[in-house]
Amino acid sequence: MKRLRLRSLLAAVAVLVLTAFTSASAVANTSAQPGPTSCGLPAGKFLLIGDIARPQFLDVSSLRRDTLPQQTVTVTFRAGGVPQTHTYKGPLLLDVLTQAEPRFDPAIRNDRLRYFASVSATDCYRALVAYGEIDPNFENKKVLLAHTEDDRPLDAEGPRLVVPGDIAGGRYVTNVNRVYFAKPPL
Ligand SMILES: Nc1nc2c(c(=O)[nH]1)N[C@H]1C(S)=C(S)[C@@H](COP(=O)(O)O)O[C@H]1N2
Ligand SMILES: [Mo]
Repeated sequence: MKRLRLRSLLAAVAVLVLTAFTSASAVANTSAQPGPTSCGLPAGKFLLIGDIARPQFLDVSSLRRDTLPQQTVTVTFRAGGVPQTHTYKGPLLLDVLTQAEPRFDPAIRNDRLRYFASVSATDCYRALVAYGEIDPNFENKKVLLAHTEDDRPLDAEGPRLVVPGDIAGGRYVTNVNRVYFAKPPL
């Protein structure tokens, strides 16, 4: 009991420190050019932060836990015009976000449709997914945060965003180190 409290306290402190650190580096590094310290976080670990009740500092293996239903999808996308086909395993981005308890405002009509997930990588690459794309009542697209690519575990490099249906590979973000869930102010 006491141990658990200490662990959550330590986790909360880690999230706070890392959040401050990565947002400072986000301001300093607005281009996609990786600097010597990249975008701040160690490869294989990622932050889940933003307008959520339970911010978290996770590793790739946490995406395999049995409270997150595991999906397998085979997709084809173009990388530099060349089609590639891969099979990915991992939970839905939707389920990862849901367990973090998004702070949707019930007083705002369809507040969830205002939200996006901004998925960043160690090289400062970044792409967005709108919540409406993954909401079961809207596009219901099976976007994954994959821990495995073609039976190769991604534990050392970090998860990969998988966006079935995208023609080009631009949103298949590799080496994910942060998922920021929020809504624009305007
Ligand atoms: N972190 C990161 N992810 C990325 C990119 C990148 O530059 N950095 N490029 C994207 C683009 S433009 C494509 S086409 C695919 C290429 O996938 P591949 O590296 O598996 O060939 O990765 C995507 N994911
Ligand atoms: Mo690309």
